[in-house]
Amino acid sequence: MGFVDEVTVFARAGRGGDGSASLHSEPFKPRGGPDGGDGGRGGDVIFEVTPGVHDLSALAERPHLRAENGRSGGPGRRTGADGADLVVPVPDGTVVSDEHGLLADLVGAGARAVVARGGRGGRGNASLATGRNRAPRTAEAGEPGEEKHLTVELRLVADVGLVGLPNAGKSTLLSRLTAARPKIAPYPFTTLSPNLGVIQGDRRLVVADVPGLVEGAHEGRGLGDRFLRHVSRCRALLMVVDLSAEDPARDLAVVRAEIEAYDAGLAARPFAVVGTKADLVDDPERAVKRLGPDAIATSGVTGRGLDRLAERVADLAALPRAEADRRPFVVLRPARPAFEVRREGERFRVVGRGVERWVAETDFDDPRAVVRLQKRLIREGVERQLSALGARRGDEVVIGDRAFEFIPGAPEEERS
Ligand SMILES: Nc1nc2c(ncn2[C@@H]2O[C@H](COP(=O)(O)OP(=O)(O)OP(=O)(O)O)[C@@H](O)[C@H]2O)c(=O)[nH]1
Ligand SMILES: [Mg+2]
Repeated sequence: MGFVDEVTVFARAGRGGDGSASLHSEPFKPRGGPDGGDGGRGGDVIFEVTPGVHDLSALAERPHLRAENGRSGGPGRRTGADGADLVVPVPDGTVVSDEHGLLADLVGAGARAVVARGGRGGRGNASLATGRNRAPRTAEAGEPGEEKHLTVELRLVADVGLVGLPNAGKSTLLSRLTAARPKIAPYPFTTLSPNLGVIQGDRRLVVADVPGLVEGAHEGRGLGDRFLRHVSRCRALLMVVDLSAEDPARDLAVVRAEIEAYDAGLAARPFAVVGTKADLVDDPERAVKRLGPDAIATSGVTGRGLDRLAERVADLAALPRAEADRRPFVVLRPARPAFEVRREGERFRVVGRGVERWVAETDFDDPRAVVRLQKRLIREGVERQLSALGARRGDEVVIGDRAFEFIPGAPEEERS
């Protein structure tokens, strides 16, 4: 598989082990106490930046990620073993999102994020015994692990990015500045995926060459602007313009406008303007002046301007990287409402990690447990939300994999 920079995967964390509902028994003792142990925790699915991993092809080949389930508790208060975490090696610059948005932005070796959390183990009946119920006959089921469809993107972490129209000579520049040997050809869209090269000067500088932009790239024209994300972390940009083109100044304006439309922050990054193919124009210095006072005229054929360009690149890359840029961060979303009620045709569905867990953990053969659940749902405002959305007595309400009949205020009625 080639260079893979975007992939969707399905991550399933481990389910928590069930609690045990064992009752202690010894010869000649008629009835023992509850001695069922707790279930173990389900494993997490974790992404970790690992040196040596350069793209997402391993994920693309194995898009189903599963962590181990926790084991069930056992008699004699035996706690079930925790499920092992699944640690997935990802390249530096991996960005993970789920349907709610950004989840983690992993920068720097060792940066890690839990992308799907394992379920808690259910409590065994030994832990559930209370003064009022000394010998519970049931135990909690383990909590399901999180299941998530994730979009994973790679944003290369280069120091300097080459941006320009197709055929401007970006890959040629990369090949002249570094040891990289990207494909070069006399037609647009030669480069279809980003190339990286390294300038070994006083410092090691990584240069990224990305596919060409066209006017309207931000609306999806040409190859679109999605490749710009690879240069979105660069300290500096080189805007590459073909001096032999009909109107180089206009080409530069197009490139600027596309970068601006993609991300105003990127447009504000330090940059240099490079005119290429100086060997093809009569008066390169005059031509390049039209692109700005500091623009540099270069030629991949004669080697003109390349030393000056390399110096300029080193200067640009020495500028401090914008503060926020190298900080790995994992998004901790602001507390989402604990649940959400949706109408699904005739019925209603309540979704939410907490409520679904309560339902999953309830023993429906135990009427008291059911009443407890119902009270909990009322306390949490689920009933109110359902009524507000138009649920009527007798309507079907689905929570997790269970269907209920909506009977507002039931536990209260039962008490009287
Ligand atoms: N004469 C001359 N030709 C050049 C120069 N630089 C690039 N070229 C030619 O211009 C064409 C395009 O060069 P590339 O380096 O592939 O251009 P690119 O910007 O990477 O193009 P895409 O990957 O399609 O966006 C090739 O035929 C190169 O040989 C130069 O300085 N002088
Ligand atoms: Mg190219």
